[in-house]
Amino acid sequence: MPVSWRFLSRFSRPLVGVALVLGLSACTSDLPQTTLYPKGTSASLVHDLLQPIFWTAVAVFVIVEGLLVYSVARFRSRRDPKAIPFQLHGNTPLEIAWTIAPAIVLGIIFFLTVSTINAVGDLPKSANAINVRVIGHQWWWEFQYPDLKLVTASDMHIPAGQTVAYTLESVDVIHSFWVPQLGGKTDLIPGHINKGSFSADQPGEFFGQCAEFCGQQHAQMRFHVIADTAADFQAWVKNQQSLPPALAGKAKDGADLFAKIGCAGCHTIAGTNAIGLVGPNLTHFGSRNTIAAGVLANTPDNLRAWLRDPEKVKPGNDMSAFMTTTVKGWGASAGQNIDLLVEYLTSLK
Ligand code: HEC
Ligand SMILES: [Cu+2]
Repeated sequence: MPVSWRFLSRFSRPLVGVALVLGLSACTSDLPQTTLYPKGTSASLVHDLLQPIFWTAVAVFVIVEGLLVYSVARFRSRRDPKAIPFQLHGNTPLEIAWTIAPAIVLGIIFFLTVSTINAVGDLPKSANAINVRVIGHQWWWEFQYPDLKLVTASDMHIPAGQTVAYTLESVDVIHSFWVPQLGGKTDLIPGHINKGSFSADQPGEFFGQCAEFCGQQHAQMRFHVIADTAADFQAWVKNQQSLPPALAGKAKDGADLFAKIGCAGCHTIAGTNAIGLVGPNLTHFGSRNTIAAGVLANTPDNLRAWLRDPEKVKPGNDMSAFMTTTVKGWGASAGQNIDLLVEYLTSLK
């Protein structure tokens, strides 16, 4: 038996197994990270470019490989395996043809690509685009809405059907802003402002992710784009612009503790003395869906776990050292103090 057949029969079962696993893992309907089902203008434009390029590449592959396989089979030396087959060199018409044909194909792809780049670049010029300033931090996302005078993190609310023109900045290293179903995948470069835009066709929630390795918790640098109806977006804006309500009881004690122990050095809470800029703005933390850039769902129990030991939840994050010392210093009253903080933070709707 030739070597290749022996190889194949020995490895065929594991190979089929691997192929099955890969194939079946593609058969899920929950695909937040796919770019193949675009849900907004920018992503659709890119997808419309992908289609002709992909099918052109398939056609080129089939033609070239087909000719190759045909030639290998048809012109092999049949009688004497050691003999060199008939050799020939040079064919001017053929060479001209296979120089011109790819040049035409590449010319068409070039034209389509430049048109798409221009179309994506023209989106923010559409009337009533909403401006968002996106700032990347190791390892979370800040969203400022300069015209609406509000700041949030991790949840980027946008009105469905309206173009969002965003600028991209980083306070530390290079990140990349990417919402697979809407668009993006543009770098955030320290000291430089990049621009981009997208819109969501329908209300819904879209998964976002840092797409440029930026350190230990790069994979946990996530966010969600929440496309609201116009009315829901207005309600959200109004709520985010409001100041925290007057507090009483445990929430009030939690606020006092927050102000006293130094959380305010890193976090801002509008209407209070907390104006820190190292961590996420917590003014309406209670209205957000996740804690620590999508790592935990925003529930009181998860918040307790986060405050008790952020290092365990997201190793290496900038709040860990402070919290480890603080919790240790509290000793036996740690549980009680954390409860007060949870009471306060969850009240910040
Ligand atoms: C040294 C700066 C620093 C201090 C002090 C600090 N934090 Fe943080 N905090 C951060 C950073 C940075 C993050 C984001 C971590 C990440 O997701 O990578 C964060 C995240 C959070 C979050 C989650 C916010 C969100 O939107 O995901 C909460 C809640 C929080 N901190 C509360 C507190 C409280 C309460 C205190 C005081 C006991 C405190 N922090 C002290 C830096 C700090
Ligand atoms: Cu990043």
